Amino acid sequence: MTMKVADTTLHRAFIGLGSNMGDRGAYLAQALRQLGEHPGICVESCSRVYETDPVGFVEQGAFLNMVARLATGLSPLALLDVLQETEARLGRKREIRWGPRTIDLDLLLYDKLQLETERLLLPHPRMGERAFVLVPLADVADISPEGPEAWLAHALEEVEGKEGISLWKNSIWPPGSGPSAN
Ligand code: X6L
Ligand code: MG
Ligand code: MG
Repeated sequence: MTMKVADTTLHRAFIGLGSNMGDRGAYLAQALRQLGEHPGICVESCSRVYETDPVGFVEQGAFLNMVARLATGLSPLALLDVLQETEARLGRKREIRWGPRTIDLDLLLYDKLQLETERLLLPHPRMGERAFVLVPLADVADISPEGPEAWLAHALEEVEGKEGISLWKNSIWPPGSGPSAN
């Protein structure tokens, strides 16, 4: 006889968060709270928060960007669904391509998975060029210069010291945590 049992394997995922509309820090914190309330997601750690010049479409306000490390039992596509639902609940409108947004939640890495589907590419195909992703990622991922993460270590070296990114806050989540909260 066979029995169905729940697959409780935990996966490690990294997501990039960005906001450049309204109370940007509050949108980041609300997104982290909502993700953490999902039964299949644990927010393990958060990077510092950086203020970053817009890239792509430059005639818009500065972003706040950060990266969070998650433990999750969800599959990559189920996690993507949750990220998109969270964006929608926080008022994300998909209007101007690369335009201003209350919140942007991008799945960057999921274990060491490489995935190419219509909906989802992993690792995130453009993360290696973006200081606003790589700099906060380095806060929460240990990026070894050897082994499979070598490409990330090289990418990080390329963007280190680049302009257009500055520390905004040491910690926004959980509230009251971190050296910035006195
Ligand atoms: C040439 C053409 C060079 C396009 C760059 C880069 C396009 C990034 C889109 C690009 C190009 C993007 C954020 C942002 C956006 C963000 C900051 C994107 C999508 N999202 N700028 N621009 N932070 N600082 O989260 O990432 S739009
Ligand atoms: Mg993005
Ligand atoms: Mg996005």
